[in-house]
Amino acid sequence: MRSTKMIAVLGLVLASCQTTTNEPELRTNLPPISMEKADLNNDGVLDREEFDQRLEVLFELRDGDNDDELVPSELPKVNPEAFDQADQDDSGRLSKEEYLYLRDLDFNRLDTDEDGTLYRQELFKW
Ligand SMILES: [Ca+2]
Ligand SMILES: [Ca+2]
Ligand SMILES: [Ca+2]
Ligand SMILES: [Ca+2]
Repeated sequence: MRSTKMIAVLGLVLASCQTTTNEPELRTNLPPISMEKADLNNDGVLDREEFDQRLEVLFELRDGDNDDELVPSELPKVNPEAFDQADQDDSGRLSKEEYLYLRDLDFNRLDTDEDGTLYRQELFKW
């Protein structure tokens, strides 16, 4: 009897967790950020600054024609839904600002404890 009660309590806890996230998690399908490359001060944690600095590098790498905007062909694997959401002026291209927003979707999805930094365990869920 005790175990069924436990399960009931657990079910309630899970249900309340689900109601706190009202937006569906949007996967961008962007390749994961490498902790080794991004963790500049080697403390095993990615803070927002390190994350953004790494993104600047990745943006340059992806922008094959150097026009400071990314078109879908420069981001072949990105989920079109996420691309549209990030393309705030509907230009069909992502400026650096819009690209950072796209990455923001990942950051927020991964930062499950919402402390503004990504731990190795959080990166694993990419
Ligand atoms: Ca760090
Ligand atoms: Ca470009
Ligand atoms: Ca745009
Ligand atoms: Ca975190």
